[in-house]
Amino acid sequence: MTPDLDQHLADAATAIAAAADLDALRIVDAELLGKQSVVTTARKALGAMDVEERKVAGRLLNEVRAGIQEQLEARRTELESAARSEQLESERLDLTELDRGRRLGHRHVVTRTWERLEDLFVGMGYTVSEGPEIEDEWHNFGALNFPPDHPARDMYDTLYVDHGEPGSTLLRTHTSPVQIRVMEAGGPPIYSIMPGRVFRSDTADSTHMPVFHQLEGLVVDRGITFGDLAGTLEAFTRAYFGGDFTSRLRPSYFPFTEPSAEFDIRRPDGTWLELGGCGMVHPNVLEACGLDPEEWSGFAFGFGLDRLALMRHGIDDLRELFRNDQRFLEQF
Ligand code: 2NL
Repeated sequence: MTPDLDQHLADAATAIAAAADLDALRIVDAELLGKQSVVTTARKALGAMDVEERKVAGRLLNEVRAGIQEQLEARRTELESAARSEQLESERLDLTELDRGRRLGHRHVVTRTWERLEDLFVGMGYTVSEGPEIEDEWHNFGALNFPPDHPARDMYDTLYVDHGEPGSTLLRTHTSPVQIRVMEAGGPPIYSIMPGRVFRSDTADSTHMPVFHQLEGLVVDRGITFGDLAGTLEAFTRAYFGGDFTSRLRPSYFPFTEPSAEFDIRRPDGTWLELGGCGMVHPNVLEACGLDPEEWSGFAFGFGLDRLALMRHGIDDLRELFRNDQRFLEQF
């Protein structure tokens, strides 16, 4: 290669590298390979040469031209890639902006109480059972040892559903029918809790709602005693409320348990609070579910879930839990 062309190739490399964008590169391209360029001018000069001279010079010129083209192509690829990155960057949407200042919600206090109780009992080896909210008279009352037309049924202000025989279909007044269904569906051993929504024809006030939540527990196995019941409720009390709480049982009456008891907790300040009821499953209930009371015994307990949510959060009106006012709920 002649020093002249050598130098031209070096100058071309400098010019190509100096092209800052694709527009600049197009101009450099025209300068180096266009009509007025050194390469084109030299090519025209080939015609005046003799054959041998032209062969050598022609090959040289082609090498130079190919060298320049190669450099132009490399620089073009480089600049195109840079332009693409720049475009992507300029079009990028910062989606994190959308979350700024937006408040995340949380689960309802009743849901959280419900789940906390489930976790606690599951930790003690219990399963969680659920059942229908619309029930038949047998599962809600009959199987639970309520004789037909017995006044004990009046303890529950039952909401009847207009379906089938009058009085045959109702909104469950407690979650006990789920326990009946569990006993009917499979034999002991049963260690299960039944949380759920229940219904009574009550006028809403600060301590009553026509729709509320209950959690009941049922254990049926061989050799289950009243001591197992007391020990289970004491373990529950300490686990749920804390080691500085304790519990006691007071005699009571339910048609479905014998003996029956009220279940109180003692707070650290020494005051007692009635939480729910419990007892040994009545032999008639076991029999109604096809279980032999000579072989199996069990205990059951039940309490209101909403009141636990109120207690934990220092809320004084049950109705607040169901009003669903965001300003109220988001405080907890
Ligand atoms: C209360 C009292 C209670 C039960 C629920 C029960 C269920 C079956 C058999 C025997 Cl299938 N008992 N459940 C027992 C005693 C009390 O609930 O005050 N609940 C809010």
